[in-house]
Amino acid sequence: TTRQQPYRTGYHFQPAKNWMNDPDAPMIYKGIYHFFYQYNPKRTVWGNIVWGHSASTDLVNWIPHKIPIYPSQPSDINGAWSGSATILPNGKPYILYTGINPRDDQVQNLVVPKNASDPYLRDWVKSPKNPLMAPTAQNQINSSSFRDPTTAWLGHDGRWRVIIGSKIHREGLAILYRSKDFVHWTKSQRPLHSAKGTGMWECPDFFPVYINSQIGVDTLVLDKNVKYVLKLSLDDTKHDYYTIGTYNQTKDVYTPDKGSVDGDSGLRYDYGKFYASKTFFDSAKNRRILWGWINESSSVEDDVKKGWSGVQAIPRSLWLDKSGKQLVQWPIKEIEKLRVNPINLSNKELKGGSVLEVPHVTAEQADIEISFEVSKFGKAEVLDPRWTNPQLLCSQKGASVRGSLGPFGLLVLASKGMQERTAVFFRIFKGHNKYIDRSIVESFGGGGKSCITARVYPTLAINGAAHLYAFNNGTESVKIARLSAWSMKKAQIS
Ligand code: DQQ
Repeated sequence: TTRQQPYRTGYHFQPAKNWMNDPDAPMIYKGIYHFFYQYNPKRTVWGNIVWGHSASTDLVNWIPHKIPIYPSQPSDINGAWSGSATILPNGKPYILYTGINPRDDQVQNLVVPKNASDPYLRDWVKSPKNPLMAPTAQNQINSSSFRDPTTAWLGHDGRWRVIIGSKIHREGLAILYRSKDFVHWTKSQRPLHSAKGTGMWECPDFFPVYINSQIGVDTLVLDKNVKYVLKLSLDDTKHDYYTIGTYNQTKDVYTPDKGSVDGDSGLRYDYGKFYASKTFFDSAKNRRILWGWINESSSVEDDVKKGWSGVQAIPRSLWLDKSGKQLVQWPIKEIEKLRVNPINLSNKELKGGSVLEVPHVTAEQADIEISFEVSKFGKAEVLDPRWTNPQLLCSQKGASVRGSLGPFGLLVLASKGMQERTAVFFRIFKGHNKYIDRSIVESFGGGGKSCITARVYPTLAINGAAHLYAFNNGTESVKIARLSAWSMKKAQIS
């Protein structure tokens, strides 16, 4: 029950128990959304890795299915690690994933549906040709750094391409393989992309995005009107970074645009907890959807006590910003069907140093959209030119550090006396949206241009005792132009 399990989420994907990490092979097949994930069926910590599987018609409510991929061949006997699905032109979904062999080498394997007429894809058959790609003395691949195949794409020459994350010393690599039949793969001399000093590239994701449109593009489409995105999960920092650039199909190389930087000084999908993410093209609604793993912040002991570890972020639509320089993300529309009991506020002045409670919401499980209007821009603090790192600045100038125009925003998962609270705030004006789900706060600032996800474990602000406040800790007043808050129903998940 929620009494004993205050941190179990109401509408974020999580299995009934045990450990979950990366999202794997998300896809839509015959009108059914499929979600697979890295799963330890035995414990609440990482290990014994198999794939979990759930299916849905709306990406909100899920029905669990049996384990689709577990160690059974020499090529995956020590683990079935991350991988991706490709829908072939004949409509069949093929999954490439990393297996750990008896020598603990990382190799790439193929599974195909046993019965392609089953929309639930309950049974999978491994290729007898596995492994299809493996480190050898000739190809000089690092056998402990060769994993996480992407969705494959077709070149004009009719050959498939796929990339696999790797490194040589400190140089991160997206190793490229080609194939005519999806079974026999040949390594390209040149990686699709590489960058010195970035360490191991886990879970690469490579996909096109339309210029000037929110509509998604299938990875198979070689359109002229697109830019490409290469996302890398850096093992060193455990964050997901991306660049935007161009893909030269003749040379089979990806080049980030000027100003789009590789590695940990580049752009992130999310500036909180969000890792090993993966997108897929939703052909039913012509959008690209992003899944990402939100790890716990709690101790292993606490995870063992609560019996589970790891949740998935709300699936997000993602597209290229008008500037062409960054991506924009927004929770899928379907999540709004869990909204009940709307509370609306508008044109409300929030004086400097004041707090306003937003009543009548289940503050531990809510969705809030808020926009502020700031008029006295002249009163804003002067930005010190030495403050070049926004994250550092945020940690030094927290919500309790008084300013003039802000900090203002929301205090979520707050206890009555506000001993416990999580502040989501601005010092400048933009639109903002937040999702609170018991131990998660997912926020989408500036219409989805900057996203921050946090794990929170309140001890007082749980169940009915959580409160929601708007606050202004600046000296100047700001106006809440519009606030809408909804209590969120529980989704059916496990
Ligand atoms: N998790 C998987 C690997 C991947 C890592 C193993 C990223 O395939 O590199 O569970 O979190």
